[in-house]
Amino acid sequence: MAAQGELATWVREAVAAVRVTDMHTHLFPPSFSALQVSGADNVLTYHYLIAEAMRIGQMPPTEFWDLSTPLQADWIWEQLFEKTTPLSEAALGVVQIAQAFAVDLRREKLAGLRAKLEASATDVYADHVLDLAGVDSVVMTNDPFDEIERRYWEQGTPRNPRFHAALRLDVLLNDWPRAQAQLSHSGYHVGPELGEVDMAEVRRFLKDWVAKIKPVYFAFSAPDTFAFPEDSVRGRLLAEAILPICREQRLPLALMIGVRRQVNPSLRSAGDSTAKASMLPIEALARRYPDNKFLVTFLSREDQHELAVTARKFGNIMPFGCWWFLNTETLVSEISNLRLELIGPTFVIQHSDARVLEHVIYKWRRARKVATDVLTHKYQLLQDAGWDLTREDVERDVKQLFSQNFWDFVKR
Ligand code: REL
Ligand code: ZN
Repeated sequence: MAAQGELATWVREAVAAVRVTDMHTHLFPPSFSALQVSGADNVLTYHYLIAEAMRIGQMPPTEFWDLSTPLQADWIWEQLFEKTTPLSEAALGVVQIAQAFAVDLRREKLAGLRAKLEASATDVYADHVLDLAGVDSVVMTNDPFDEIERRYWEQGTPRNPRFHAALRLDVLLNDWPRAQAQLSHSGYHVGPELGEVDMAEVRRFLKDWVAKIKPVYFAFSAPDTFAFPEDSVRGRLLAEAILPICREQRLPLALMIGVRRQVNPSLRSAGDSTAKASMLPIEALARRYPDNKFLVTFLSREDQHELAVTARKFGNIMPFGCWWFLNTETLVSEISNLRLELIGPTFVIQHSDARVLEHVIYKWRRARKVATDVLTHKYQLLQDAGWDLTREDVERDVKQLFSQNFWDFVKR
């Protein structure tokens, strides 16, 4: 039993020390040099900040996109750090990245950050940043339909072992005409009709990519209108190609549901939004395919309670992270409390979704702070009820939430 005040210390220290597996990012290792993104200008031109700066500055989006990246960064700096106080989650994140590199952003400004962050990361720098964030390894988002990325895999580019692969299937499931054209081009005999033979070719393609990149899971994002089962290209590809290969290879499928792409196309990557989606397709998938494993996250706050309830019904569902617009102090706290209350410590507490290497610093700092508060409160209730909690219990739970639950699920 922890003495007065000791409990909070156990939790704070366990959460501070835990080595994180960041199970969904958009990062690449330095060896994938054309895709690797780091440095101050990229930190400043994160699409989260673009959307926020556009609310303040009077620049038409077309003019903004015509600027070079450093000029875009200057402009965003002016809007969010000169004209206003950086109170938003993403803007505060920039200040926290600066702090981790001992840059006094108020005094040294963007120039100070530019001097300390590396725009072309080496492995030493990538390791340094991951260590600053306490991140043991990250999972990438690997798109087999991306020309540039494909070349790296086809050349067998070596990579920093802290970067795991995940096969991202958005093009296959959300843009069949493009996928079909590219598959045909790469020597897979698929026609637009998707008959038995075509489906076998899609399965061959998936297996080839499993062999090539050794993903820890397959993933795709879907709109709020996602339905399953469904007599559509997406429904058939899922049932007849993706789920069978996931079963055969014992790989989870990560479903990221509820994104409404390009509600404001003039903002490009900053123009996506969210909407409440139905839980019925997840229920149907988990029930019909007990031998498949599903990592699941929803983008709307409104879906979170149903997801936790659904995870109580199906052990082959692993809820993960607080995605994108949910990754705020308020909502991570609310959602983590809700999940602990409904399914105990049997979920993946967070992923960073980092697009820029240095993002892991502030995203995990935030996740740790919220987890510390949430867990301390829950443990206190337990102890007040007479449960003889030990420091080892706390360390085990924290490790499960930040890393072990993910790996146990992948390896199950
Ligand atoms: O993986 C996704 O689909 C999303 O996380 C991204 O599309 C999104 O732009 C990302 O930056 C959000 O955090
Ligand atoms: Zn993402």
